[in-house]
Amino acid sequence: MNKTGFIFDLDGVIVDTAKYHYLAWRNLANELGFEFTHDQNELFKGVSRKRCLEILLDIGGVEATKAQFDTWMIEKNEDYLKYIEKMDESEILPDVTKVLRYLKERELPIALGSASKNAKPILEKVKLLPYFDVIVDGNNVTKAKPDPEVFLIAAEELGVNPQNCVVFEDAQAGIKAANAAGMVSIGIGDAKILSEADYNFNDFTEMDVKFLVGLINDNK
Ligand code: B16
Ligand code: MG
Repeated sequence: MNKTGFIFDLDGVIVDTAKYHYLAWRNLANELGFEFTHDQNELFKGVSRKRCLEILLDIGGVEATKAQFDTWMIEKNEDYLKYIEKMDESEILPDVTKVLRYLKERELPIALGSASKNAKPILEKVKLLPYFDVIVDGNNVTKAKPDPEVFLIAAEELGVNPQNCVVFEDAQAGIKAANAAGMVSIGIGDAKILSEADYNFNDFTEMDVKFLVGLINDNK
């Protein structure tokens, strides 16, 4: 019998690393002489590090040489790594572990599909790495979300057909990517922003067992 594959985004779905990305980008902006607000940080969710720096420099009206661009990418990441260094299990978003445990107990295939190149160390820090059969992150993809590549690779590595996969995502680009991959898309967060998702929840506390059972039975 076919099984349903479950693919989780990282930032905004499993942990809220957006707040640390924000601090590191804000430090860089301030160093370059301009402000970077929380609202502007919304544009960065689910977006690759390189694209984030391009947007940041646009916001500040800063022109960069290739060498400066590369230096600032490294600088931001080193700063970000200092923030995530202190992460532990207390930073896992509500009921994420409960859902992962439920799926794991039923031996359902589980993957991570994230744009972050720091995904694995973060999962290690919050002690969730053992739940994942497959990790596809910013190190494995050539095309960023909304391109479906990250989720298609995850499905292939899980050995599950894309149409039998379910994706949990907090970013608009991620929902578009899941839809483009032909997967069931579940928006975690603001339903107005994630209106293209097949289903919407504010967080995992709203998702009951009946819903999970439905996903498992309808998509295998
Ligand atoms: P890194 P996700 C994304 O994670 C973040 O939402 C986004 O803000 C960040 O720029 C991107 O990862 C790259 O992260 O700099 O660690 O490689 O939501 O796709 O899990
Ligand atoms: Mg995300």
